[in-house]
Amino acid sequence: MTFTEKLKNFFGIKKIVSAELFEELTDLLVEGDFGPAEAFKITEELETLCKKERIGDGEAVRQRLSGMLENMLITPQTPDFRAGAVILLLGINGVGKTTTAAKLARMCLDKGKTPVLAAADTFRAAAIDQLEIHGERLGARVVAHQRGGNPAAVIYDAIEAATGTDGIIIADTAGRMHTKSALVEELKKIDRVVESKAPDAQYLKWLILDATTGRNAVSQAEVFKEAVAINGVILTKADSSAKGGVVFSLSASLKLPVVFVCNGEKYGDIALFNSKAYARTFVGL
Ligand SMILES: Nc1nc2c(ncn2[C@@H]2O[C@H](COP(=O)(O)OP(=O)(O)O)[C@@H](O)[C@H]2O)c(=O)[nH]1
Ligand SMILES: [Mg+2]
Repeated sequence: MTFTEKLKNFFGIKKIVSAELFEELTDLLVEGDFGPAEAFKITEELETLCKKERIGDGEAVRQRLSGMLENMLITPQTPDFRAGAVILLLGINGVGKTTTAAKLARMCLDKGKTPVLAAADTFRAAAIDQLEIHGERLGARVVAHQRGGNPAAVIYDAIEAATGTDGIIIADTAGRMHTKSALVEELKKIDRVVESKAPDAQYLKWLILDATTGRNAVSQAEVFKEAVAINGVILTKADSSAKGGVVFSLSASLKLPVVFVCNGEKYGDIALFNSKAYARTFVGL
């Protein structure tokens, strides 16, 4: 049974609104990857609201919960991909950075814009090849150096290549270094290069998080936030059995909006995040 099905059943079975219902709901939210403090806070508020409105059936509680969850989420601005924009894709290994870079390049092409893919994950040769294959398939330019090269230099070159054109730089980065501090330092260096090379450009720093990692996504976000001022999150692998509660923590605790959700490996498997739809799906509506 998926988590959503479980939540759906819960409200179906729970006909009587009691203190016990809210207690059980707190546990369920934690099981669904909510932080315990957030789960407790929301069920407490929900209980107060239900008492005030004299709500007597599970279905009505579910509706109120959906509304409260929707309000917890930060609604992202629809990205407009301005000419000369720099999009930095951050995240640990395997979350889907390279795949998402290709999806965003395809999105730019569909809008009649010119993506320039920057292979700034120089840590693994395979990452450079993977991006080049996508570039070839999509008909998008790829700026790459050798494996082991300086990632900040790759991005510098990509910005240079796009200067004077309407190009949009989409930079893949490495999610792993020998140590956490080395990773943070490298990301800071990249950040400084973008700030000095393209000071007036639209600069988007998006953290890619794998929906299946659960609460660990929050710790990942904290590490990357320490390195650079992240603008938003792209949630990948939402097509899996992920429970999804972590998205509420990203909004509530870290003030990070989810911008896009990816639900598959194909170029078209990416959609703008919709707070209302996300909250409704979470509670099984
Ligand atoms: N099911 C699913 N798989 C995905 C999604 N995004 C990426 N992947 C897969 O996840 C794996 C790692 O992706 P990759 O882009 O190489 O991750 P990176 O290491 O962060 O660059 C690949 O097998 C991708 O096809 C998604 O939204 N859904
Ligand atoms: Mg990669």
